[in-house]
Amino acid sequence: MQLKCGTKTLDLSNPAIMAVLNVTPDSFSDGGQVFANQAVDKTKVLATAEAMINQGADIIDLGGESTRPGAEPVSVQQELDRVIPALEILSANFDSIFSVDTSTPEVMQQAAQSGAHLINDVRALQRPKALEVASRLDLPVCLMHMQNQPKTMQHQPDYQDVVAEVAEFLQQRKLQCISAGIKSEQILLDPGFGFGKTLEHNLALFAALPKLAAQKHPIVVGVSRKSMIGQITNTEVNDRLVGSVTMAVLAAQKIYRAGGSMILRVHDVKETKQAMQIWQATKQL
Ligand code: 8Y4
Repeated sequence: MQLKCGTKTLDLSNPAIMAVLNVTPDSFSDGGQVFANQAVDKTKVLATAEAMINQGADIIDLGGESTRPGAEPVSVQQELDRVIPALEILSANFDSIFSVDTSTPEVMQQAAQSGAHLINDVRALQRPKALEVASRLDLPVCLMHMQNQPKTMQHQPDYQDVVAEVAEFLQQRKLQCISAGIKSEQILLDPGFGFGKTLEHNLALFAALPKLAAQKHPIVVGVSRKSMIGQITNTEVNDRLVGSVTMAVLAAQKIYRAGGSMILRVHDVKETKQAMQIWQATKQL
């Protein structure tokens, strides 16, 4: 299966690796010192992306809004100032596929002009004008499920039937996208692991990946380093590599066996790539 991403094409006959490249101050261990003036460290961004590409990243996912539990919202200008300069420098230097992690239509628009090939929206194009702008850009869109907003989403996640509700939400958003003129083959679906979900909810959704994959849209899976892995393995965030890679392999197995295709959103590119090489060599679908 091939996904058309603007001028580029992504092969999904095997799992693709989307590497996370955050350009938010809180994603760096110095607590924001480097970004005290809100400007992006271009040298650092280039070096980070180059390493990711060399390690096997198929897509670089650039985000300027922190969507971690408890994170405060950012202004449009702040998001633009973080994401656009980074995208410009990256697309000028690398022939990779770039995705922009944003819910803001102005950012989608300018990112596309600065070389973005895919829109990754944790709010599934629900902000005013997002559907309209994304449709005009004619790029693939990832529609993710989230209950509540990042600031409060982990306070009291609540579902009658998490699998049915997430599937129904994604189905409704997909129909809205199609009504807005977005092509069905440009739509990616994502259950949104950790976004307003308890461990039990996350595990129910993970088990239901074959069902979600049967919809024929590529599935984006983001479990890398998340708290569900911490809860299962009793580990801190910097000790979740084995858990993350193991879940990636299991997700690949579930989705490809069901006839689906997948993009894995990960922090640890080299290790995930090796695991996927083993999966590919040994798979007997
Ligand atoms: C450690 C590191 C602990 C990172 C938690 C986190 C997804 C996503 C995020 C996802 C899609 C995150 C932007 C949350 N997760 N986009 N974005 N799917 N499509 N937390 O699962 O990485 S940010």
